[in-house]
Amino acid sequence: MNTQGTDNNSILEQIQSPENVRDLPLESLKVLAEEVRELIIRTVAERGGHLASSLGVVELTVAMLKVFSPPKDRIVFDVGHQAYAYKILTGRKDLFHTLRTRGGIAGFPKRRESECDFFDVGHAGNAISVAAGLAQARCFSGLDHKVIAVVGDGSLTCGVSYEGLNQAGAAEKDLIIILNDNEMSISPNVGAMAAYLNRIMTGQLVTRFRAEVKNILKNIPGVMGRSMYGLAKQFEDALKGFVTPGRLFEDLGFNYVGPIDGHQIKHLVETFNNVKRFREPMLIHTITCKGKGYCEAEENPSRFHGVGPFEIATGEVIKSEGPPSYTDVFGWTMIKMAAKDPKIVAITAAMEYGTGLAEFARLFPSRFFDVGIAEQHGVVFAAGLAKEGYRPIVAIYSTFLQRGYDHLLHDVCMQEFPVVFALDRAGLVGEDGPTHHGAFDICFARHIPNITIMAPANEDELADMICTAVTLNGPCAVRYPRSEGLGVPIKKEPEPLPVGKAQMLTEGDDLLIIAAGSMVAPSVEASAILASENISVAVMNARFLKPLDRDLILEKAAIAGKVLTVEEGMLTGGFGSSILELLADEGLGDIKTSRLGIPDTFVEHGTRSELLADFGLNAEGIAARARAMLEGLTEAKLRSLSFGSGRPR
Ligand SMILES: Cc1ncc(C[n+]2csc(CCOP(=O)(O)OP(=O)(O)O)c2C)c(N)n1
Repeated sequence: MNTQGTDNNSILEQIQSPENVRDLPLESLKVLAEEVRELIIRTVAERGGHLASSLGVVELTVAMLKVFSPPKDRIVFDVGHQAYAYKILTGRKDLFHTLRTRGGIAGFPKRRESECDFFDVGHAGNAISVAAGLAQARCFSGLDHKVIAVVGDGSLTCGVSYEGLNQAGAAEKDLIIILNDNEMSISPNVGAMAAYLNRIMTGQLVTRFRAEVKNILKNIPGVMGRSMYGLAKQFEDALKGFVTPGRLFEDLGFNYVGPIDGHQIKHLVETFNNVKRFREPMLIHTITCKGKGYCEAEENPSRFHGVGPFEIATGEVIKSEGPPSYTDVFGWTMIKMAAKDPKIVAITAAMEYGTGLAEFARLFPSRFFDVGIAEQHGVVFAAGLAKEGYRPIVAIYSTFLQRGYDHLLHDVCMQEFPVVFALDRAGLVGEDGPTHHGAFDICFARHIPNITIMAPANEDELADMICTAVTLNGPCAVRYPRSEGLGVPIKKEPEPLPVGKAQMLTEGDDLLIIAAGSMVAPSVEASAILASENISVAVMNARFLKPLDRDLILEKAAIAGKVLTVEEGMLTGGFGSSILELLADEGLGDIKTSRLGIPDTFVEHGTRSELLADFGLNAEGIAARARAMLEGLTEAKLRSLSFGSGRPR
């Protein structure tokens, strides 16, 4: 055994680069796959991560690396959550134990990490378009390499995947799409394309069955002068028309190959070698089992899609007995409200569990819509429902609403439809890193006319805000963090809040802190620290990020003469900016104002508390910024104090 816990005599131990995989004899690849699988399970059990998806593509990855040669050949993963085996086999085995930890291996492909990673990814659906661009660039450069996109069936619910297929098929470029079909998105895959893929598989089974029964039938005596085989043949002809595998892809300009078993390395290697010879758009349809090789994940792939640390022997997730998460409270509130108002409907873009809607879906199946990984469609679908008098609540991660920006503006806000956006994971999400931080929603929503934006200070206030949101006559977003609640009591029934009104939590005349959502509690804590130093701080819970409580803000800012804004979001165009605008517009621009939030950088992965601390977004950081303001430091000096360790590394 070595320090990584792998056996020194193992095949994996000899693998330092993709060339080493290529050089292995075919017979060794199965053992290699098992060793990779074991390392993934062991590491994710300790660190958390995307287990089931990664386990499903171990053989596929080994076979790809046997046939294709990154970095010369370009392999692009869609989403990238399934790339653990690829990371392990492309030179990152010895660092894999640092997966998703600060400064360690990222949970998604990362160009900075390896020349074998061609594209930083995390959001679904772009791999085909990326591959089309890489293939076009290869034409320009006259180089000779293969471009391969690895795409899950879930990602075929994304509109952008079809935009990519549409161009790539017609452009007739040398491009390979490997469709990794496990019939699952995070939950079972949905929609007409999922049904189509399923029919292809069923058709394949029918073909196999047909071959087996043919011999038997030939030996059975006939009926009324016709042989049993003849009768069956007639049936078979009818079946042929039932499904022509991959016809849809063929019509789009791709040569369809499959479906093939995505766990049979020998078969995969043969197929990849054959396909490699073509210089046309090729689509290889592989069938895999999500969670393959770890029975708990095979049995419950949704739970092991993205999972925290767990016990390998039992599959039990190691969980602290803390307060309910914001997500849980959102889910409970939805159920309470839906029970009273039959017009309430819930929409998710493939995140039934992540957004806390699983129980709602069970209780109100006809009012729950999983639209697939189709955020844009989900937003417009909600607009259509709202037009006809329904109260759609789109439960969506902040980062994924980025996809729906134009629809939010054009289809919802411009027409003032009362669609509620429950923006989960708003702020820093931690280990999933820059593609997943919900840092931008305040900035990209607050400039859109007609929208109301709220951010709860605790989980009970979240329930009240969702309740308030459905009373409004226009669009509304409620943003809340990826976090447990504060443990405050939750009222039996949520109550609507006065619209556009903030709340004073402490009074003081040295400094006014205006805090948004998740930053309210640490601001109150900071005010207590400062009070012990005889600094008197007023803390305002903004509650409404739009419209602002102008009167209260102007009154309290004038009293304190110094304002500190605190938000878990980008500073550029964010909540603090809106306070600066207000003060300037009202002739109070000379009030000293400082802003804490996320600076102009993409934030890497780490735990949420590590990242928040980087930017001074905890009680100590807020108190330090307040102290420094009162000492009269310049804004530039103040910023350098708070962003010391959080600067891009
Ligand atoms: C735009 C976007 N929406 C939602 C997600 C969250 N998400 C991550 S993986 C995933 C399911 C992907 O399914 P599939 O492509 O079939 O891969 P599998 O995990 O089944 O291997 C979803 C919905 C995302 N990454 N990007």
